[in-house]
Amino acid sequence: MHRMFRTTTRRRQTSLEGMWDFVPDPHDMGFGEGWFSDYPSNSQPMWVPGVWNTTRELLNYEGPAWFRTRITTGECMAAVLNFAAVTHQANVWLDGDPLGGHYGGFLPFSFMISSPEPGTHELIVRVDNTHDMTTTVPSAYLDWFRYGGIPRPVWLDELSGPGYIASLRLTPVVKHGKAVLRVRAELLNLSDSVLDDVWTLYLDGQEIRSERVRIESGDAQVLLFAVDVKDAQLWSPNEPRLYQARLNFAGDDCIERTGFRDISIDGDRVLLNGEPLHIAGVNRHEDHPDWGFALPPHLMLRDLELLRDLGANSIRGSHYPNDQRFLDLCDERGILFMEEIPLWGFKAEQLRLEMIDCRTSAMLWAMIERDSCHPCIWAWSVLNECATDTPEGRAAVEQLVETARDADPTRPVTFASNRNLQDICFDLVDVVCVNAYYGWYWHDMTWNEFLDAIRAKVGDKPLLVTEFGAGAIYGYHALEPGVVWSEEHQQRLLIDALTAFVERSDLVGFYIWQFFDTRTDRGARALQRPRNYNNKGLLDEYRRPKLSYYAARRLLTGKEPPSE
Ligand code: ADA
Repeated sequence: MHRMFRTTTRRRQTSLEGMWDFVPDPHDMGFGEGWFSDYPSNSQPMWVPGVWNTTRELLNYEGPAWFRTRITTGECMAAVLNFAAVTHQANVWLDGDPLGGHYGGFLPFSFMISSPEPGTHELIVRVDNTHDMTTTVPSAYLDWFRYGGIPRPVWLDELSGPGYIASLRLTPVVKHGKAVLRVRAELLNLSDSVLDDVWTLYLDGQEIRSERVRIESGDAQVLLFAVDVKDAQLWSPNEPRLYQARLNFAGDDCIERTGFRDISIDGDRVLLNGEPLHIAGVNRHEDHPDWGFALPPHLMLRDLELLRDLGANSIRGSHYPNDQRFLDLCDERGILFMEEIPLWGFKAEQLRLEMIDCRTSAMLWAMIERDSCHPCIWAWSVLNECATDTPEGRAAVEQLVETARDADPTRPVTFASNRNLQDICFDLVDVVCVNAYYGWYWHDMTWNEFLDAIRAKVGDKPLLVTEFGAGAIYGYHALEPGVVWSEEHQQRLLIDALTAFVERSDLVGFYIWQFFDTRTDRGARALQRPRNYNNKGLLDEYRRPKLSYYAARRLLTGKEPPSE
């Protein structure tokens, strides 16, 4: 299903995972020819959740494509059709009628169908993964693959009414040892008469708040309150204690999970439950040759097992909101997470565009809305390697930081810079994050010289290296030192960097670029990307270890590689 736990006991929930019909539309004829009500007969089967770029003849297809499936509804007051993610533009029709559209490839959306006729309905989704330089986020300049499809779960909730909990958002807060749960929920009356009923919130099965509400027919009421949670046990990486919250209202209920922990800033340190946080992390794309963005849960688990084996304690979800099931697993395993929107590599002239501005703010808001319940998330990142050395970059950071703080005042906000010593936005964020590739792309300083210069620039602020690394082709070895793309050279550069980082007491930590090799764009950087892969992984794309994996593991855990 779409989460790692059951999200309701009252709704009839049907997963729409399975083989759907699929037709690519390279000449964009579908709208004109009315494919939403007259679906072409030459379709091929396509697995959902999935992306089409793992199918042989569609490996590099970018553009519109049309999916079709059938859904069956029983007697119900309303049904809600949910998509956890569609990359990137989705338009949806039911029985030929438009339900609506959504832009933003890594975030959820849903449509309500009032009083559906019991029986079978035709569901059609037009998906468009076109990337350009002026309207899309991410843009057409990328260093990961532009997979298109429906990479995350789709499901149907049938509601018996009369009440419907349209959203439930939890934000856990801990201050001065006191745990507070902030709650925002939206209650709807689906019936055609006034609804006078009681809602109740349970935490781990104990009632913590209950109230009567009166809602006119077809109307909604927003609940906004905070409850003290007495004697709460804290969530921590070693003891990731989670609480289950269930909101019950007039024939409907909604289950969410959260955990209480305190993240604060003290000078150049980040404190987790009052103790200094030391991040030893990796950057991870959602990628695999056979699945693209649509990683199945067993692969998510495998990645987390490898992370544990490596001795790392955190993931930077580079460079977009991750599958919520992965965040659920991080919550359960005590893995800290930095989450980011896909505002990657934008230049000043792009940041000036209104469309980009609207889309990024909406994405940031929606990401925080979806994920503020996750105790694993310790910081929000508003962009990666954009023009933060220009006035346009500063205006963008100002606005995004304000949005993030409005949406969630409890977590540090940051962005990842590669403008570094030229950056003019570090004063705007709580934590300074720098991406730097000494020894690989850059050779003008040592790590310590660079970090000293950044420290002098930012003063007493928490500092992290959010990217550093070097490329190696799995299995390519060299006897001589310094042979680019050899596993030995990658290992050498990684050890140099890690050794410098662990010796510095003024770093909150680091995220290695990257956990495993990832398929990348065929565009401008192709010549620096053998195999069309970003080969800076500690593991290759099938998660086979390179020498650098063992080197990092030795530094982080003291463990030696297996002798055979
Ligand atoms: C940047 C970028 C990464 C990746 C990396 C690299 O720092 O943020 O996504 O492209 O460079 O491998 O060059």
